[in-house]
Amino acid sequence: MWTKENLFELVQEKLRDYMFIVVSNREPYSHVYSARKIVWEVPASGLTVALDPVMRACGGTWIAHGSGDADAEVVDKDNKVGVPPNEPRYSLKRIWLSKKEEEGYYYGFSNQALWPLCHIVYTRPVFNESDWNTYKQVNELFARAVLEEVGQRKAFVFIQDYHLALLAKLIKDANPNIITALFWHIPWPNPEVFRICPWQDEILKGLLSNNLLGFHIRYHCNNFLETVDRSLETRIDRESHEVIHSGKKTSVQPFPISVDFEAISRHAQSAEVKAEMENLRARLGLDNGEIIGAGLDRIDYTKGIPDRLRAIDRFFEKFPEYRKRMVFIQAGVASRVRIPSYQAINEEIDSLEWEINWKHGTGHWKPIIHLREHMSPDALMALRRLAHFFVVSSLHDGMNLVAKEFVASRFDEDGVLILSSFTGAARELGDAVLVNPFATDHFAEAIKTAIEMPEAERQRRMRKMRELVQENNIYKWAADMISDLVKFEFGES
Ligand code: GDG
Repeated sequence: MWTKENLFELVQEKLRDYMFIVVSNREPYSHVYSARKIVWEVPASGLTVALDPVMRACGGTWIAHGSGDADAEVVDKDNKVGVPPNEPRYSLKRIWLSKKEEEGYYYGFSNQALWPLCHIVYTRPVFNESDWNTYKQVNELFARAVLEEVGQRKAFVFIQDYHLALLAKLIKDANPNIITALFWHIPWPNPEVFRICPWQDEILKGLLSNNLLGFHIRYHCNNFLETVDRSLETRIDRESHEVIHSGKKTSVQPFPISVDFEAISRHAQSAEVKAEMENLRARLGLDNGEIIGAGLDRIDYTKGIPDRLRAIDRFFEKFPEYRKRMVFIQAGVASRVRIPSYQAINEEIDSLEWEINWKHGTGHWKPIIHLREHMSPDALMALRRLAHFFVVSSLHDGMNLVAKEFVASRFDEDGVLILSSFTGAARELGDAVLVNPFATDHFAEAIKTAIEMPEAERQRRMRKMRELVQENNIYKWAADMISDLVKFEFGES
């Protein structure tokens, strides 16, 4: 089984003579002002949560956008700061973006064009030429930072996600000896969907400049290969999943991302979390042996939060015997709120919750409790542990780490996971109760199935899912990608 220790050994052995650089938009730690003091925070982002333990094990430099209001106060002359801030293990090099750059590159092309385009959840992508131009400029800015960091040394650069689709090409045009891999954290749609992007060819060429391109599941790799096949002059080897383009080879492979199972499982057993469970019960008035359902998501229209609320509404309509006996706690932070579709989803969630509580609530019992405040890691863990059932109902999701975190936290081998079939995680977690979040009646019945599942069955399913996440943990994901990456050591083309 992969652990941080043997990942460290792999890195020492294979990457000894190389610099190891991770590049992403989001930084793993941000520094912010709280009153007049500078404190640090960990953002709610699947990507950074997954890669931080890898970087702790590997060391190296992580290049990312410095977005905290106190970020510039703590860096050195090279814009670097050691992280984790309380026990530095690697270097975080921050890149500064103007408001205009952030607007066009992040809120614009990344999150209003590529994000809806790749998720296909019926939110129309916005293709704005000036956003695209800013996206290109910001990719150039990242490329300059990478090239400056690498200098004349040998380097592996591990690029993250859809914000940086053009980066590998820009890096290699300047220094072809740098080896790059890119991991695409969101789904890749079919060619009919992707071809509406006016700049599809430039994006594909950018991605094909990588030696290695990773997606969560084979299905996304196949969609990517189909998209390439329909639009560029390339040779595709379907056996080895390689694309030959302009004389260069890109290997396109699935690497299902995961979580630090052992760390989560250990944290779940801590005294602090136990105390938080009591706090949360007392604060929310949960003292009558209520059945507790929970959801925890970054608030995003892909996560299917209104769909889960509609299923809860239908559940109480169909099974009124559960009124006053079941409470659903929804937690999670708002994200990307400058974008109109995100404002709309927050409003939709508010009004659905209000309506459901009005319709079914009696006395002090309200079926839905929404925790909107920032919750500590202990409180989030307490919520996972309190849940009799836990809902992940994404309309489409590359992987979904929330589901794997729930499994990793249930060392008591109890709790039922209700999981959307449209997540990458559903390919591995077949012992969850799988749902189609668009099918409200079936979803409502799945909630009943979860609540009424006998203990022995709950334990059997949870045990199997735990074994799977323990084996296929985040260190295995990193080790598999690094092992593939080092095959390019001798610069074969
Ligand atoms: C992308 C892909 C893929 C959530 N709410 C709060 C909070 N979280 C944490 C969760 C989890 C992370 O944020 C979210 O991870 P996900 O994987 O569910 O989703 P995305 O952010 O959309 O990530 C996804 C992932 O990349 C990795 O490749 O799995 O498919 O979309 O760790 O626990 N954390 C805090 N407060 C919250 O309210 N502190």
